[in-house]
Amino acid sequence: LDGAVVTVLGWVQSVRRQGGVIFLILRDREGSLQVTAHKEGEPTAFKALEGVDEHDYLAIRGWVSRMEKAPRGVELVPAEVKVLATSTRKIPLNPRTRPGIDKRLDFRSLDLRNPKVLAIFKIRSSALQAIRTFLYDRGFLEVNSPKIIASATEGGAALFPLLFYNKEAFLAQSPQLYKEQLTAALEKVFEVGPIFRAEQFRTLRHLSEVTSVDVEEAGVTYDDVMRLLEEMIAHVHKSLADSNGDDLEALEVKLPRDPRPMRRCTYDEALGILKSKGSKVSWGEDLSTAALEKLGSLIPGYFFITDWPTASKPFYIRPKPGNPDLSESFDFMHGSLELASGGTRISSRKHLVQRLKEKRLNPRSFEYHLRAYDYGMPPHAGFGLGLDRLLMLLTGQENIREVVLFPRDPKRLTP
Ligand code: AMO
Repeated sequence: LDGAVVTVLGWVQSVRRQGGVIFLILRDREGSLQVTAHKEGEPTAFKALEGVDEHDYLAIRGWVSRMEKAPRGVELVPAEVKVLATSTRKIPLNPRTRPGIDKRLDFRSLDLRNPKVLAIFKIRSSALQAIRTFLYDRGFLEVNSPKIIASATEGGAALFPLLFYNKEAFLAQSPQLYKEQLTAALEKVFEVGPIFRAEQFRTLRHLSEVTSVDVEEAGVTYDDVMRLLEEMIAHVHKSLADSNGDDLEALEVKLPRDPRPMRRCTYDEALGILKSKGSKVSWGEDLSTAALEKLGSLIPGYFFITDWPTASKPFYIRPKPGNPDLSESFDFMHGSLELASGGTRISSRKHLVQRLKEKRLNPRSFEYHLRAYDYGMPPHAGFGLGLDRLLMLLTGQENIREVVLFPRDPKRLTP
């Protein structure tokens, strides 16, 4: 473009005045550009730039010029400058003082102008696109289920109640029951949407509102959907390697282009591994954070823990035929981070009612759902993947808040 006349829009990243020259770095979502104005050569532009400050938003028309010494070997010689917006307050985020995540989230829109933060959300967008492309290619229909619902699916403690006209209702913890019903007609469905969990504690891995990728398919078992999930994750890695190399580099993340194979180990095997390393877990229990950390340190990369005790899983998960203490279920892990869980579902009403009762849930509260099982409900299986947790991994972040634009947790409801 050397010599071409262009118009660029962006915010001022930095400005330096040296006698009769102003050096300005203008940035937009895709990158930065040096603008150099000489008092003698470009008097009108020079005058307009004299008063600009960091984060002002400008439109500049000028000539592109090859310049070895400029940051990208190119600079813009401005002819005309329009200040479209000024930053009216003192900048609250000074990169030199390394503001903490809470301060940054208070000023999130400004924080996003940091190239590293931007890289996270470009990767997030690409990962989401890769997931959608993969599932569409496999013949899945994208659906949207209600988020105002009548009953819990994942256990009662973590529900947000709300007043729905004169009735009690809840924010959906999962699209679980809807995606299951939809397999009866739509066969292969997925939804990308919010799920709400009334978490009591602030941790680095939990939020009160999460984006979940929910997948459900008719006529398959947990084996099939584990393979699907494995291929989907591999597709995400490949897509990011192909299209987000710069963003990954900015974050200093090295992702394997193909993260397969992914080991599958049963719950019983996991207990065996833990026992051999001196950790005791009694059979039937969920695995503690410490146990998962130990296990995750022993198994590299992504892995599945399968065949969990039926009692540790929700009512809709199918017990293994011939061994009902175990279930056709899985958790999908990376290190000690649980990314997804899923399984084969119960597809008979009678069996579901029995499991609801065993879980001390009232089948009458689920009648609207159980009704669907009276009319040829196909066998089906699926999973729910926490998109935010996957993004922590893909962008190398320890804190889930880094990968969510406007996170919600027990202490944060704004912005
Ligand atoms: P589960 O409750 O395991 O399964 O949730 C699925 C995945 O969602 C993510 N997740 C969370 N991430 C951050 N903060 C939270 N508070 C939070 N809660 C859940 C995790 C988790 O693995 N209906 C089933 C899925 C299914 O069987 O299809 C379900 O909701 O990554």
